[in-house]
Amino acid sequence: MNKKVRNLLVLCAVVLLGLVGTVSADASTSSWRAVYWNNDSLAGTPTVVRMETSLNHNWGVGSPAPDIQADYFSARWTTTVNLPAGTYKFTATSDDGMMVLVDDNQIINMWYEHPPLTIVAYVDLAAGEHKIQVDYFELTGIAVAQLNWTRVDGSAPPPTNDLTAVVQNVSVLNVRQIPGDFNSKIVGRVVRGETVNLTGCRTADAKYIQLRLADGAVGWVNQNYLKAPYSFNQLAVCGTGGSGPDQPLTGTITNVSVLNVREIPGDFNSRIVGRVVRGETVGLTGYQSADGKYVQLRLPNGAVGWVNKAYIDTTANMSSFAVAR
Ligand SMILES: [Ca+2]
Repeated sequence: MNKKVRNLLVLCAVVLLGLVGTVSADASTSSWRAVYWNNDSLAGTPTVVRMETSLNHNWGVGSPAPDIQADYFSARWTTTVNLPAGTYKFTATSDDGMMVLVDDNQIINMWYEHPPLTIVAYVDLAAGEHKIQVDYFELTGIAVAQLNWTRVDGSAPPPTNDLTAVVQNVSVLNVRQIPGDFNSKIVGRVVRGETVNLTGCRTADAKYIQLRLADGAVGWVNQNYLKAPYSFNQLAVCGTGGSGPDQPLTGTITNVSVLNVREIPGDFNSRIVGRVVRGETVGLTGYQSADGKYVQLRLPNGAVGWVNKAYIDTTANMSSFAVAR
């Protein structure tokens, strides 16, 4: 081999090593240590330990390996990657539970039974080696476990269609239909450490943030119970709903002597939750019906119900109210 050819080969090797070094920042070519248990709690001696080149599994109703049962198994993947400094977008999809840790910090927690669910987390990382650990369990039905990440521009706010936050400062948190209204319907519950999807909506005062739960339900929580690596003020103000106690929305009853307040807008067979009279000042929740005819009131006893807008005199722009779901 002459010197020129040898130098060329060395150069190629350096370039290839360089490429491998760069690509190793990508989850699709990471070298994962994968450990599988024949139980759903990562307990005891694992049944299968192997290396995997990507964390991109969709087993359907099948199993990861002949020695692993199709239901009630669990797994842990670990890898160490060398990354340049920056903000990273981690995207995890699982069925059922998954927990993602970066340098032993939990960044995604969907450790409960659910259909295929995708959660995104943004993490600022310093240059250097980072340990990534993914814990997973499958109960029954189909099984999916996927994780990838990409570096995103650290100065750009995350797009509002995949914003997430982590529940903090509370063990269990009720998610309510109406922001700041503790009498309004509980649409779901979240727990400390859980990563939740945001709709991108906040109240005008940013006190309340709207979540989209795993079952698709939408509701509100106080932002004190959420932690995110961005400011909630950058979320959109959605309608005038739940402007909070600082900016109470009110109206006066007009055009009627006594008015029934009903549980369901436009349904005269639905329950009467209260009555109001001409001249009475009532609280508006900031919600209107989908057809725009009805507005939701909050009565002095905390009850919430619906009346025709024709009976409300208000300076608030009721046509801009959020539509109740
Ligand atoms: Ca499943």
